[in-house]
Amino acid sequence: MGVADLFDSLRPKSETISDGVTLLRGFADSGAVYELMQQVARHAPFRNQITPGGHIIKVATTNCGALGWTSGPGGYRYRPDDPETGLPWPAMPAQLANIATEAAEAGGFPGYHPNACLINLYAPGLKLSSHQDKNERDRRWPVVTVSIGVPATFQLFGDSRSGKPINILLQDGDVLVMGGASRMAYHGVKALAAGQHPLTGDKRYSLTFRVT
Ligand SMILES: O=C(O)CCC(=O)C(=O)O
Ligand SMILES: [Mn+2]
Repeated sequence: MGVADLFDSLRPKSETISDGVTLLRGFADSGAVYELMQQVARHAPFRNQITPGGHIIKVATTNCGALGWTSGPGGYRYRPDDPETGLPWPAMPAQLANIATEAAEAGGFPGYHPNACLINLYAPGLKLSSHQDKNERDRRWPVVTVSIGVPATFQLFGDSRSGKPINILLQDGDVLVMGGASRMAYHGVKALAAGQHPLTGDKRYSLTFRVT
């Protein structure tokens, strides 16, 4: 074991970051998640959506589950069908739903059954600006995020859009649970640094599970 791996193994597996925010390091089997995600993407390919204001969203997205998060001239909304194909979104694979349910329970939210999973694909240099997840009507439940591939810095800003964030390094297989007092916290992802991962090459994927 190298020195870096040794230090990594000494970090706690579960860490409370803030009220309602729990980081579960290495919680997900990233190989299995990656494979299931590729199956989803075969039916509902990654695409660049357009913001309501007409800008391209550079982080490519797809969805699985009963509802999918979409953006277009009409605004942001959850839809049962993929606007690109007219087909229902691919069902959420049970193995993915189980990871979200178990992570939510570990984070203090037992009985979590997400009906939507937004999948983001980050190429090097792409970031996600500070935002709240507020298109869901039901805010009692957390958003659970699984990270796959190249590590990224997740920024938790809290009540205001900017300011000094808590920076959280999200690595392959890490799961972040964000609910309760932090359900509406502003958050974002810093520009993806150059890197290489055996599964994903220079890319990062995130799967955010939601109850809409
Ligand atoms: O990629 C991430 O870790 C966060 C994604 C996110 O906040 C979102 O899709 O709303
Ligand atoms: Mn978000």
